[in-house]
Amino acid sequence: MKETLSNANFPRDGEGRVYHIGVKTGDVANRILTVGDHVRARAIAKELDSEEEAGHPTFVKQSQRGFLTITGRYKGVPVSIMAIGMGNCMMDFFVRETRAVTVGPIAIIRFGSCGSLNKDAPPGAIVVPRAGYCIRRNIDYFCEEPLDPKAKESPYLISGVFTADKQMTDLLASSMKDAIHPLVEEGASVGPVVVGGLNADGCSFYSAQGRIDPTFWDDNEGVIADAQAKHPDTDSLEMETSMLFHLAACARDPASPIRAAGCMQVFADRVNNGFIQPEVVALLEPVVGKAVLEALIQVDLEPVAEQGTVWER
Ligand code: R1P
Ligand code: URA
Repeated sequence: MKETLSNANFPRDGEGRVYHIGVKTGDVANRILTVGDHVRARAIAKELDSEEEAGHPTFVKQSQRGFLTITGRYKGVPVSIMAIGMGNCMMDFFVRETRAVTVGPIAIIRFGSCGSLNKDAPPGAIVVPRAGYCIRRNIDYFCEEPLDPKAKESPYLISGVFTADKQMTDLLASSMKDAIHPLVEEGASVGPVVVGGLNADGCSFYSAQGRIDPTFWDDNEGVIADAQAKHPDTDSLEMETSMLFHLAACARDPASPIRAAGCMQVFADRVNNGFIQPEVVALLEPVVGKAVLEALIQVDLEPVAEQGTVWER
């Protein structure tokens, strides 16, 4: 039988579980690694302390709306690994509902995949952006009678930037370089770690990221050049990280900040039209996942956050 839900404004079940992620206070740690892909989340979760070491069973919840939450400990520190699927609206569900079931400051690091606009970041490279912006399809441009006729001027809207947390980004960059360096020394076709540029979230993998699809009216031949003209140091194109930075910046309670950083493995080379090979992903993903966990446990969260990390079930 389905759970009874209450409160149309922010629905929860009778035990306080949020509607889409299906978790309640105590299920999610204050340090969170988020990815899009459930297989990536489960692979990284192999790095967590064993249940014997943690002294708790690992919490695993797969929601019917496509979210996966795994909470355990890494080197003794409570962490959650959460897979959220794709796109800005999934990031919105994730940030708001996670905020609702945690207490005090939270630290979130996203580990995604991306397309690269930087010739020095080929497939197998890792990008750690300092900030991000969004490229959105302007649907009024495609509307026969837009309310504002000026909408017909711009098929895509390019936002200003939202910054990542500086301390977390520095920790992440340093942890990532330490992790990738030995692979580079061994001659693996991974790296480099490219730090300090901008990420762009497209509202679509296709039109807003400048992919040409003759099946649809997209008028997107100039969207990447336009984004690069407005933001010349754009390194990466993907679909969630800038939204994470934006929502973190919009969190209102100064006693409970949302701190956020991100890194992406380059899958698509948008300069030379190449794509990463599965064996490179197999090599890279566990190493990058571990490097994110290393950075996450070093984030200097206020003591209240540790009290808020209830993690009791
Ligand atoms: C598109 O293939 C997906 O890959 C990227 C994009 O942001 C989008 O979600 O990230 P993930 O690999 O984390 O899903
Ligand atoms: N994810 C994206 O959103 N875009 C790419 O090109 C590759 C991965």
